[in-house]
Formats: sequence, C-alpha cells, structure tokens
Amino acid sequence: MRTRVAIVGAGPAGLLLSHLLAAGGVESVIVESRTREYVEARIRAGILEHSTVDLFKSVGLDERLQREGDEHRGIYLQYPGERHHLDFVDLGAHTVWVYGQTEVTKDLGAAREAAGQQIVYEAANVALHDIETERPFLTYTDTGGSPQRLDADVIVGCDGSFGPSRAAVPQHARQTWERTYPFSWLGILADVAPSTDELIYAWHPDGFALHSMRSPQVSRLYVQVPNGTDVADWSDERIWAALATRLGDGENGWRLTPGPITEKSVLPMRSFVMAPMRHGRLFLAGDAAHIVPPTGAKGLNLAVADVALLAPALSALLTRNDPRPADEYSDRALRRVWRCTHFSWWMTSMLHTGEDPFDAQLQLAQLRWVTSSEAGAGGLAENYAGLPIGF
Ligand code: RFL
Ligand code: PHB
Repeated sequence: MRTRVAIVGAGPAGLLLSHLLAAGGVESVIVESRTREYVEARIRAGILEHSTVDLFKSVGLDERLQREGDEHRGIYLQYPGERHHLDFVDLGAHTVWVYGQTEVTKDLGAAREAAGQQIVYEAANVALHDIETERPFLTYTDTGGSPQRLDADVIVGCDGSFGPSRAAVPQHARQTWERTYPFSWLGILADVAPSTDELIYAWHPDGFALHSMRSPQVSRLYVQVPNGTDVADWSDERIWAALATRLGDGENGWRLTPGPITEKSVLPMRSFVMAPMRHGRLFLAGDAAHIVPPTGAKGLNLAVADVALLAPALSALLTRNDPRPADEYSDRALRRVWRCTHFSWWMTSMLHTGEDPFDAQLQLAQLRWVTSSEAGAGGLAENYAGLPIGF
C-alpha cells in the first residue's frame, strides 16, 4: 500500500492530523495498534483551550462540542479555609471548555469515517523503516496475521509515550529531558452531578485534590496518592472521605455530594520532552514527543497545537515542494511545548504536598499571591486558558 503521509496512532493527534491534511488535499493512512472501541473509550483529558475549540470550529468539528460542551470562565483555587475564583475573562484571558477526550476522539473518528479515511486498527508489530531517506515505510501485521507494508513520503509518529516512533530516532540525534514526580493521582468517574460549577484545584496538608466534571450528570475527581498506590487499597468510602476532607466539605456552606463510582485508576506523573521533534522524514507530534503532568490540563491541547502547525507544513512540503515550514516545525512546536512544560510543572509543584514543611509554606505563599494579585492571577489565567496556536 502507498500513501503520502503514514500516521502511527489514532489518538487525538493522529486523527486530527489526518483531518487537517485531508482539508489541505493531502492523503494519509493511519495505523493503530488498538481497536476503535478501545481508543474511543479511553478516559483522559477533560479541558479544551480556547484555541483548540477555535481550530475545531474552523474545520467543522465543533457541532456536538457546541451543544454538549460546557464553557467555563475560570477555575477555583483553594487552600484550607479559603476558596478563590479566578475569572480568566476578567483577567484578560479566554474561556476554556469542558469536553471529554473520549468525545473529541469519537467526533474525530466519525468525521474521518464520513470522509472515507483509511484507518488500520489492531495493527501489531508496527515498525518504522528508512526514515532518513525520501522513501520511508511502515511494516505491521494485520488482524489476519499477514505482514503488511505501507510506503509513504513522510511518517508522523502520533503513537503516544509508549509507541515505536520516538525510539526510531537514533540516540545520537536526540536529546531528552525528564522529571518523575514523587506522587501519583487516583482518578475516579462518578455518576453524580458535579458539586461545583467550575473546576476546584485544592491544596491540602493530606495532598492535592481536584474536582472536575464531564457532564451535568458525571463528575471526575482526583486525589494525590503516593507512587506505587494500589487502587484496591482505596475503597469508594475511603476515596469520598479523602475528597470531602481535601475539598473542604462543610466549609462555608459548601457540600460535596458523593455518588456511584464507575471508574478508578492510578496515574503516575511525569514531565518529558524530546528534541528535535523531527528526524529525516519522521515527524513526532503529541505525547510521542512530550508528556506533561495533568495539573495544567495541557497534554491534549499541546497535541492539537503540534498538528495544527504540522499539517500546513507537510502540505507545503508535499504539494508545493516548499521545505521551509517543515524545517521550522520542531523549533516552533518546542517553544510552546517548553512554555506548557513549565506551566504544568509550576501548577504541579504549587499544589502537591510532600514531607518538607518549608516547601509547604512556600506553596501557601505562592497560592496567596496567585489568588490576591492581579498580576499573579493573570499569569495563571493566560497560561491555563492557553496561548495562541502560533505562539
Ligand atoms: P495518545 O492519546 O496516547 O494516542 C496515541 C495512540 O497511538 C497508539 N499506539 C500505537 N499505534 C500503533 N502502533 C503502536 N505500537 C502504538 N502504540 C501506541 C495508541 O493506542 C493511541 O491510540 O496520544 P496523543 O494523540 O498525542 O494525545 C495526547 C493526549 O491523549 C494526552 O496528552 C492527554 O490525555 C493528557 N491529559 C490531559 N490533557 C489535556 O489537555 N487536558 C486535560 O485535562 C488532561 N487530563 C490527561 C488528563 C491525561 C491523563 N492520563 C491518563 C495520562 C488526565 C489524565 C488522567
Ligand atoms: C479532567 O477533567 O480529567 C481534568 C481536568 C483538569 C486537569 C486534569 C484533568 O488539570
């Protein structure tokens, strides 16, 4: 089989890239190791930046988002005894949208299906070859167990943090930076109306807690737990009790309403960046090139920003023989990646508690500043709501 752009991975980055390429007249094929059902049910991100929503709008992907998404003007930041609302719009920034990654993936999947996009699901042993030449290709095994080959002009690795694309770049041609945090999140989905109108990020001596949501009937909440935590040690009662304490149930008349938990998982927290995001005819986008801890709600939005830059760059390369935007892709994308890596590290460092009482006082001092100074709040708002795609 032959195509112009071979995309590894049908997550948000891969699906959106194929959509944007098609709009620019460039054909692509996606090769994905999982089933479509698995990809669409994977519970992950929940917050879309303004520029992500604008991009979806500009390419006709916002019909259900407009109907079912929830536009938020800001977030609550709290520490014991105090809850502050940061209104991003009043602070000169933009609104954000609550719309689950599951829904983004379903909308993208439906749009690609309507356009007749070729997506190979359940491909095993995906491998990249000849990426330093102008004739790179993928090999994989199809569901019938037959070996297959996909020739292309360009390969794009959108295969997340564990896919084969990143590893296809030789060691001498890449640099990586990494930070592993000494805590994880235990996340739940619950069939209960959210107890808040906008997200609550809470600092507490017992550990961080976050109250998010997916719809008027479904809440998404997280508590900080030690690395290596086994979900089996956290009964539903224990989770709701920890959330009640950390989120301040009963304080200033606010109540947390518990409900049936439908999903529970532990997520380790990591920052990772690889540069450059290109080697020869292989380009990387999304989690394949960088990971951020979820505290800044940036991972999905960064994946979207990468492919928003990459799609026109590949169109220029493949349809006009203009290599310049493709040559500039990595540097331009990494500017934003490092900005978001810093913001995500900063939010994570400010909100997660550890052993050191000095660190705790610094965190509280920082939280008091961010919630009382317009300059402090404005910086958080600008970064959380997101910088323009071309930043
Ligand atoms: P994905 O979504 O991981 O998709 C990669 C795809 O590649 C496939 N794949 C392979 N295909 C072929 N061959 C192989 N060998 C393959 N290996 C893997 C995978 O099956 C998959 O389909 O990466 P992508 O597209 O770059 O998208 C990135 C986002 O998924 C990720 O950054 C976000 O989910 C991060 N994130 C959040 N981001 C936000 O912007 N806002 C949030 O509120 C937010 N919350 C979160 C998050 C991530 C979380 N977890 C679980 C890590 C909350 C959580 C809990
Ligand atoms: C979520 O709703 O899953 C979510 C929201 C905000 C974050 C992280 C996760 O910072």
